[in-house]
Amino acid sequence: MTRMQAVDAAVLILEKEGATQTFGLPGAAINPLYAAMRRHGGMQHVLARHVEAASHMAEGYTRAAAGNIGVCLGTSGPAGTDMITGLYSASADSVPILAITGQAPIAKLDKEDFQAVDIASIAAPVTKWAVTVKEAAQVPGTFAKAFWLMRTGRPGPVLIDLPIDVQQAEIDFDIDTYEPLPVSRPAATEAQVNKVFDMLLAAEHPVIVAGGGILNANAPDKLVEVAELLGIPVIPTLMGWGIIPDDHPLHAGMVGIQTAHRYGNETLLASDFVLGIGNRWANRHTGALDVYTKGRKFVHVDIEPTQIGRVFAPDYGVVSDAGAFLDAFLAEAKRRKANGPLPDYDVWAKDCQQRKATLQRKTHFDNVPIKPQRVYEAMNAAFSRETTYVSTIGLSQIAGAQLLHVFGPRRWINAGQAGPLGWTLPAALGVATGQPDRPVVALSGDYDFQFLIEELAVGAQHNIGYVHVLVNNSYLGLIRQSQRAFDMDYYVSLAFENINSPEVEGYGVDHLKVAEGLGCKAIRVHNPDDLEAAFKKASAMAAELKVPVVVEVILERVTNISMGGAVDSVTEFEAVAESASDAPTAILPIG
Ligand SMILES: Cc1ncc(C[n+]2csc(CCOP(=O)(O)OP(=O)(O)O)c2C)c(N)n1
Ligand SMILES: [Mg+2]
Repeated sequence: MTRMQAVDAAVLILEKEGATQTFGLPGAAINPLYAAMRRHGGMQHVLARHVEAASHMAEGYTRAAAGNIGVCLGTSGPAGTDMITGLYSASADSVPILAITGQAPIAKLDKEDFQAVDIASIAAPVTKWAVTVKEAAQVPGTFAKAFWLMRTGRPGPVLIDLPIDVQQAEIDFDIDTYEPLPVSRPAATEAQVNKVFDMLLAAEHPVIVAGGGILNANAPDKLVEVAELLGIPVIPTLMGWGIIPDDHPLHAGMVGIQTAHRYGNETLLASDFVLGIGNRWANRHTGALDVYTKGRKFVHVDIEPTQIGRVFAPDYGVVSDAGAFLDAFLAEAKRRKANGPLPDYDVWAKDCQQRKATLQRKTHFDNVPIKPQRVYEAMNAAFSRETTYVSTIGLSQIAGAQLLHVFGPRRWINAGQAGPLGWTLPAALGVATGQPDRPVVALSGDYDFQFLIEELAVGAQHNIGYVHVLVNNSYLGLIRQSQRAFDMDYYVSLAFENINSPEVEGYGVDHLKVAEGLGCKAIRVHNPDDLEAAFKKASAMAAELKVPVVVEVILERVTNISMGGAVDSVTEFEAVAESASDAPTAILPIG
């Protein structure tokens, strides 16, 4: 046994659990942990400018690669409260991050000490576990349990709050014999798999809804193998987008009332059986439940037992890790195939592809100011298949999800459930930290961008090169669109005459000057014909200079993006595509 400070044990455990990438901002109450990290030497630290941003960076880092767990660090009091939005986002999207906060000494916890706040209680609803450690000897066990919990069942974040005297107290600890606690995952039984299979065989037009749980199980390959073996079309959810490449012949499009394809919705409506795996029937996916569920049977496979039946009662539910279910389902498919022919869904799959080749949205507008649809067309043309997109919320995110293409797992990283403005920029820094050799492209509206804009300096300081596409309508565009129902149509404008930057022509904030002032590069585009070249140039600059490169696109101010209340009644505000030249970057050209 070695005698050491509790924080030294904590750092050794972080390393052994594989969580050495931290994002944070120190303060007096967390200094002992920072000192232990310095003594140890094996930890990486990105200094955030805002602690909320550190929590989003940690989430981006976790989501960048299977097995990652990002760590965010902060002092007592406001640092922990700043992290709450990040913990909410991570818990809502089933992403493990470890938040560690400093705290006042134990004897002062109830004395209104400077920056002493009961962060464990505040964080409880948005974590799997939030705990203030009151005995130094519990530090190793607390960290071991934190990692075990983050990896067990539905993944999610944990917060460990360390009073300063607990951090510094000496304990006996032996890292050599420390072992991460074993994680067990529920697996579908043979009987359960057989039942699902029999229900599938009774259907004529089946689809698989592939959710983010498949990414958490690191099982996209298994999903594609099952789909290919049986010939079943796949509908990825917003969280699962990329599990099957957009140009795979069994990719049927996304479904929903916002981030969806016209062809995806029509295919769902034409289906008679839906096998949901690792998904949560999000309301932006289902829309009105009566429309979504009418006339089709549902099976729901999820690792968390209480998710079954939460949104609606499926015809059958299976509690299983997505990967374990796919293993068993694949084995059963092979067994049955060896015993005789399985149904041939070829005609149905071709129907789905036919819809994909016709029911498209128009992107090729020549307007100045630029129409948003054209931006995504140019992004499709300019950015490589390897690109990872990062986005949060807004018309920008919705139109991006309707019109961009994603060609692999973890290449669409989106705050799916919480949608906190400001998430995109720090999350992209975290993703780029976790994927240093792959191109990362963030997508923000002007307000999302401004929310945590100071984090650009973090990218410049730490040489994190990525491209940030900023679609500037100087509007809270999504809110303007939803306020139409309240007879309001301009209250959300962000525009003003910027006395320092007349060249922005009334759009308000001069993002170029701000980005450059924070150590980044920036390009402004007014003309749709310049978009593709600007995106390519920005990619080259990000790779060469290793700083964030912003491409600001001056958009038309007032825009409505396709959306609705049910999957059969999404309103198209613009003309739809009628020929291949209307949507030149569509996966399957019309005609
Ligand atoms: C913290 C927070 N506050 C408010 C919202 C509600 N909200 C969603 S989108 C949006 C408008 C965002 O504007 P912008 O980033 O410019 O995107 P646009 O819709 O214009 O593309 C707002 C206010 C939110 N998601 N998060
Ligand atoms: Mg906007």
